[in-house]
Amino acid sequence: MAMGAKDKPVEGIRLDGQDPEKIKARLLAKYPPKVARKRAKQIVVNKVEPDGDVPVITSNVRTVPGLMGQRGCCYAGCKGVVLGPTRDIINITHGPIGCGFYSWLTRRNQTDPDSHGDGQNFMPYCFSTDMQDEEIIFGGEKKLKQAIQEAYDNFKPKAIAVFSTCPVGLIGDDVHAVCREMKAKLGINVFGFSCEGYKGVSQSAGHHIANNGIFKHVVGLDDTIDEGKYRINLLGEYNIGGDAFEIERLFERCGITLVASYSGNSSIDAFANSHTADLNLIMCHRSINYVAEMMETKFGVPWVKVNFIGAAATAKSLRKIAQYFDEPELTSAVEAVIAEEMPAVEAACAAVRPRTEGKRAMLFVGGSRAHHYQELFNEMGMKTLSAGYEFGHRDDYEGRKVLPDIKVDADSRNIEELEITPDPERFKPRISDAKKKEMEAKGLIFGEYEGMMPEMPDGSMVIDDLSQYETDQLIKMFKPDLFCTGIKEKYTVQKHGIPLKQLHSYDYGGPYAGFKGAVNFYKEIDRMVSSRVWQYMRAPWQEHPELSATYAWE
Ligand code: CFM
Repeated sequence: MAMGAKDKPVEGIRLDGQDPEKIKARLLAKYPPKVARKRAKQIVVNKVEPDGDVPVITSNVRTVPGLMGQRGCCYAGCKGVVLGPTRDIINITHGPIGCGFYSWLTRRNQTDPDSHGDGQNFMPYCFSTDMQDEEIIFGGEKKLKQAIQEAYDNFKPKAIAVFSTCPVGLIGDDVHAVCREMKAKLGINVFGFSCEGYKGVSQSAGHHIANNGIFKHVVGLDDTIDEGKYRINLLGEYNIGGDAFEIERLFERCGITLVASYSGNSSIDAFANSHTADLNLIMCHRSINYVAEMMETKFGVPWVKVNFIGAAATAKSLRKIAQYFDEPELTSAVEAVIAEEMPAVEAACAAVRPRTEGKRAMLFVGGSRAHHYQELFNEMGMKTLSAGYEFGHRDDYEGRKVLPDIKVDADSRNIEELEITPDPERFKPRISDAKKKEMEAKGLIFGEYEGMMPEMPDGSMVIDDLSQYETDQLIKMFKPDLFCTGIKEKYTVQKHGIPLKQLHSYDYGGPYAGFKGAVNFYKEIDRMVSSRVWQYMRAPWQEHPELSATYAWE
């Protein structure tokens, strides 16, 4: 039944005071029983026990066919997310042209070709083998070889990476054999990824495949230990809207040396050398924890979770670095930077707070930001009523302590787990177990991510792999002041008269990381939730009910 003109929008309600279980039941009411049973395990009312335990949430499972989800594909996670931001690798999409086009600079990951390296930057280009019927029928390996040769002849890059799209897996092209052959022929690093779009259940599979590939083909190729004190890698920061630039500015001010960034503003040489760093910082746990784990096992580099989204979180993360290196000089530099940067942040926050205080947001983003951005909203006095990931795993929700309990299903088993052992010559634990224990007693926890749910209030709704239908229902029930997702949801949400902030691409804004980023974010969100323009909004279907979607609006 389509919504008729007589159907009034349901009164907006607040989660506060409402029985969240009833709200969950309303979200599920229209689903067929089998779908409702499955979704019920992915829609969870949060409750944090005194020991930090939270309810189990099903995640990283296939989307129910027919539900409109937000996810991307394996190829998007491998090529678009993890390898895409590296400027001096030529990334060739082996497949039809559409896959190449839609991974071409659409993520707003920025780079500064002059920051280190030799200024090579291939990110503005789009490289594709442009497969046609002929290659689909007779095989595409020949064309791939030609493409690699042509890219080499024209650009003389240090490295070429090849990314398989769905048809490549279906017809069985051996991209790895082609890459080996071309590597021997050209004398540069050429490596391939079997990241066909259909692998796994989301782009998360592509992250894992990308991590494996970088680790196998690049990490550890250059043992030079460059100068610099407090040598760290920043993992899982992709420089969307210039976030990495702001974080790099803070490192520089504190005297911290960034060896490699995975992979915002990155170069292949930095990856090759990254195992020489003394600490790995993980920003986005979902997309890159594999590299951190493998680097620790093979080379002895420990990792800590950080978050540079939110001013307080930024200060906390900088202090973690100082705690780890445990040098008075670094500790005082970090404290001085925080003391200098915070007044401007506090002033900006105080200026917007009278308007943002108490406003209600919902966040459904990727596998990391739905958690991190709650920090910024808390600083502004805003409440996150409901949040969830598109493709996070249980550890991203509930914390890594549940890792041993996660059942590995057939989809995950499909993704290779590399067998990593300590490097016979280069394994060097950066700190002793005794020192690690001592630091942990003081609150610096290694190799741990506590996840999103323990930090969310009881009664908030945590929803994995949110569907378009559920989005509409949530908006109707809650009338939030702000919704945060991506471009695919933006305009349908705005047609409800609710402002939508894209937390993938940041719309046209950013940076939002670090101290300066926090100020940008406060101002942007203030503008969005304080604007009166949304209340004048009339969706086309309100004037013309015949335009409405075909599902029932209750
Ligand atoms: Fe990590 Fe990301 Fe995210 Fe992600 Fe992404 Fe992204 Fe994201 Mo879009 S790597 S999981 S696959 S923080 S592209 S920079 S915004 S969904 S929350």
